[in-house]
Formats: sequence, C-alpha cells, structure tokens
Amino acid sequence: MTLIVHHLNNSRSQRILWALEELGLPYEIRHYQRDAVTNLAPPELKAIHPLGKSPLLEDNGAIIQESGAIIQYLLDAYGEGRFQPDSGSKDALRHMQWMHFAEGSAMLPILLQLYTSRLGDAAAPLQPRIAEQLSSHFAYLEGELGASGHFVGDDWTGADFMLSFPAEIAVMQGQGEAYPKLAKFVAAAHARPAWLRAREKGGAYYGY
Ligand SMILES: N[C@@H](CCC(=O)N[C@@H](CS)C(=O)NCC(=O)O)C(=O)O
Repeated sequence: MTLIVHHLNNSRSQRILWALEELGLPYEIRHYQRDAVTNLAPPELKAIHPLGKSPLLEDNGAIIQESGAIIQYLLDAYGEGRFQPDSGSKDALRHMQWMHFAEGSAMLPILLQLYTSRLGDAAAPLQPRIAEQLSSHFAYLEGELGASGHFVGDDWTGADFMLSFPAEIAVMQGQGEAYPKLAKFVAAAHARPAWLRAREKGGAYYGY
C-alpha cells in the first residue's frame, strides 16, 4: 500500500485526510493551491486527472476519483470493518444512501447558490427555488441526524465523513442556530484528534 492524496487547499479533499487519519493509515499528501483570483485548482492537477479536480487518491499507481468512492475504497480495502456497518445489514443500505447523497444531492443547491451569487440581478428568477432547495436539504440532514449525533448507527462512519462537508457549509453560512444538530455534529467532528491532525496536515481550510 502506497497511498497518495492529491489535495487542494480549502476543499472537499479535507475529509479524505480526516478518513485516513481515523483509519490510522500511512499516506503522503501532494499539495495544490487554488488560484488566488479564480479560486480554481492549478493546471498541475490535470496531469493527474483530465478534470483537474481534487480529491484524487493514488494507491500503488491506481488513481481513484470521487470523494465517496475514495472513502468507500479506503473502508473496504483497509478498514477491517471499522467506520461502516456490517454488509447486508439495514444500516448498510442507509450508509450507502448517505455516501451518495453527500455529493449526488446535497452539493447541488450549494453549488447553484455559489455560482448564481456571481450573476447579481440576472439570477433573481432562480433564487427562490435555489433558496428553497438549500434549506430543504439542510433541514432534511438536520432531521436525519440521530440521537447519537451520527447519520448511521451510534458511531462515526464514512457517511459522517462525507456529510461533514455540506454540514460545514451550513455552519459557515451562519446557519448553526437554524440547524443546531448539524452545528453540534460539525463541532464534534472538529474535536476529533484525527480531524485535528488532518487539519494540521492539510493546511488552510476555510475558517476552521
Ligand atoms: N464530486 C467530486 C467533486 C470534486 C470537486 O469539484 N472538487 C473541487 C474542490 S472542492 C475542485 O477541485 N475544484 C477546483 C476546480 O474545479 O478547479 C468529489 O467529491 O470528488
């Protein structure tokens, strides 16, 4: 096993470092910095993958893309049963759904809001629908967080690693009071020694 994370500062890639730290795996980080003006990834990432986006995980020369696939790969290959429910259990289905939901559903209204915010008045007709979708997705996440403070079962899983990113965005947007369970979830994640080690190694991560 030779794990390399192609890591962009201030990005979704941070949760990959967190997962690796939780798993206690050895890994190397190749750092990439966003352009100060455009905020885009530097062209060097395109030498690793045609889209030039992060995260990318390299394991013994194979490139694995997509945060959810990367975390699932790490859990399956090296987790030894940790951080995911037993396969075939009821929680396994719930876990798979959340692993996909984080990027497949939760990020869409967040990104629509980000891009349309640059259009000013031209985006006005779209804003009510985007605002409604954003709040319904955050409210759904808030409602689905169990009494344990986790999305699946009673302990940390890959689903929590994946959903930490949209939850962090809700808090960064100042919505912690509207979604107190999400705020508590983010605070609990950030108090984990593994998260703190990942933050130290990954470099700047928004205001966190
Ligand atoms: N669904 C992909 C999204 C990857 C993605 O969009 N990454 C962003 C970082 S948050 C990126 O590399 N942006 C830089 C750019 O597009 O230039 C995943 O979760 O891996």
